[in-house]
Amino acid sequence: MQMKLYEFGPTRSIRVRWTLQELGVDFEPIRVNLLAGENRRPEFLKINPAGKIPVLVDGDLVLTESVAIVLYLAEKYFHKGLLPAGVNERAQVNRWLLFAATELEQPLWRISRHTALYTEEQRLPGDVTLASGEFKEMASVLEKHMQGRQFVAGDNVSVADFVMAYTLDWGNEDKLLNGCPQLLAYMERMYARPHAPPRIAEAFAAIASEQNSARGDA
Ligand SMILES: N[C@@H](CCC(=O)N[C@@H](CS)C(=O)NCC(=O)O)C(=O)O
Repeated sequence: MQMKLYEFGPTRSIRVRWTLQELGVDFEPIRVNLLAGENRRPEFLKINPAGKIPVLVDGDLVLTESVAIVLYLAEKYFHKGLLPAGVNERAQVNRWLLFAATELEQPLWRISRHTALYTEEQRLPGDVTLASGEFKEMASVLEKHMQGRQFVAGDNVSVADFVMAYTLDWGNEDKLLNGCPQLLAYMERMYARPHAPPRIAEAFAAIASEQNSARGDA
């Protein structure tokens, strides 16, 4: 039975789409339009009570959390080589997955909330300043780590690279990678891979053009 991926354009679901595409696994994409509030509909809340995407459904397994999903896929198709076999090497992949999800993504998420997602009254401009500084500090740690490296962990591509490149693209959208030439080059290399998904900007542009056509604009 085909897996189902509940996803929406420029969101963290890109991490899962990227992994599925690199693995060459057939899947059924199910679009959950966050802008239309489809993630709050009762039928979707039955799948993920948190009302968030991505969600992967594989037979009886319903899995949320983008990092857990990419790890599941890499384990399931272990022979495709998106995770190393050695314990030490695997630990490095986990380390960078967690670094992406905690040290880099969390400040970006705070910036998104305080610039776009919260109501005007809830937004705290001071937290945008703090979060931007925290992101840049951690990005500079990764910048040094990436010197002379092709991939974030070990000598081969892994799911940590898909999660990291997407997270860096997000930071780049927020104009926070200007002092990080290694990270910009790494991100470009990753997105130049033949099975890479669209960049965040492209995914937003596709949504905007869809909205324009729906309104009958040129
Ligand atoms: N930690 C979760 C975060 C999931 C998440 O926040 N997804 C966002 C899109 S990137 C979402 O569905 N937001 C809808 C909402 O919060 O209402 C993951 O990595 O999968």
